[in-house]
Amino acid sequence: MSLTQELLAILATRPGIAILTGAGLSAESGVPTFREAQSGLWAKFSPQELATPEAFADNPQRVWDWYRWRRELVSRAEPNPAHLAIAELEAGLPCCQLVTQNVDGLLQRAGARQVTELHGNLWRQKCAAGCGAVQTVNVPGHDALPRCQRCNALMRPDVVWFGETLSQAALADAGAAIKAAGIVIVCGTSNLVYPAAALPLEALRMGKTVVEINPARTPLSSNVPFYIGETASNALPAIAQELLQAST
Ligand code: BJW
Ligand code: ZN
Repeated sequence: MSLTQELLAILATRPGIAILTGAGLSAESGVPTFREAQSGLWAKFSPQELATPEAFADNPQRVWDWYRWRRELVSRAEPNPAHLAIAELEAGLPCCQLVTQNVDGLLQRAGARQVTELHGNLWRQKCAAGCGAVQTVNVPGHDALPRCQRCNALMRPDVVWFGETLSQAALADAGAAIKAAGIVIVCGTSNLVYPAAALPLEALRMGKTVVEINPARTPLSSNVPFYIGETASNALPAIAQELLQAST
């Protein structure tokens, strides 16, 4: 039996798919991942040095330079065949829920309608003093540090940094997506950052069938029944096409 035939057999008795994604999903759109050989600002500073509240308090300009650079990069990037395949699965299967650690919005640009974003979104900023002001932006921004229009404190990217808690609502949605699924596809994440990395483990504990797609093995790989050592855009369009054909 081919992988897709096995997945179809599982879906026949336990319908529903949850797709959990990480930075590797956008790698083939030209968006660098966090923990691989990096260029530009990524080569100079690790995410641990920039994606923290301490880094922002210490040098907000440096952190904003990094995020503006990333916004520019993402605004030039296009969704790749893997983003498109995921959006097609969401639209074409009766219960297909999407959860991502990515902040780039590329799944939504591929047409996905409902994406649970565990680590926030690059295109939102919020008041760093916590007055509650949140702003959506559609351009990378300029050199001056953005200020809160309500209380004049600095604005910061509306993303989740190390040591910060994830939105309880997003985590609850991710948990519910896994609970509702027969199959959980985990694609393009190193499975190193918690609590996101606990979700596939939770799925395994619940008896879900976990499929991992990643050209490099991760701490999850030896625990899953199906490990596909390929890139997202090699593996996902083919799987999506067969699953969608079988469901029509
Ligand atoms: C391809 C590919 C292709 C390449 N196709 N694949 C429990 C145990 C241990 C530690 C902790 C724990 N609980 C909490 C922690 C601490 C910490 C943590 O996990 N640290 C670890 C590093 C050990 N977690 C936190 O602090 C979290 N908060 C929290 O838990 O709050 C409660 C708490 C508070 C205080 C104290 C204790 C607990 C918050 C984590 C927030 C992470 N934020 C970032 C930045 C977001 C904003 C931004 O983008 O700037 O999120 S860091 C960065 O890592 C980003 C990513 O979403 C995240 C995950 O990275 P991802 O997506 O896996 O990317 P990579 O680069 O790691 O991997 C890419 C993969 O793709 C690779 O495997 C490639 O092979 C693959 N790939 N090309 C398919 N073409
Ligand atoms: Zn404010």
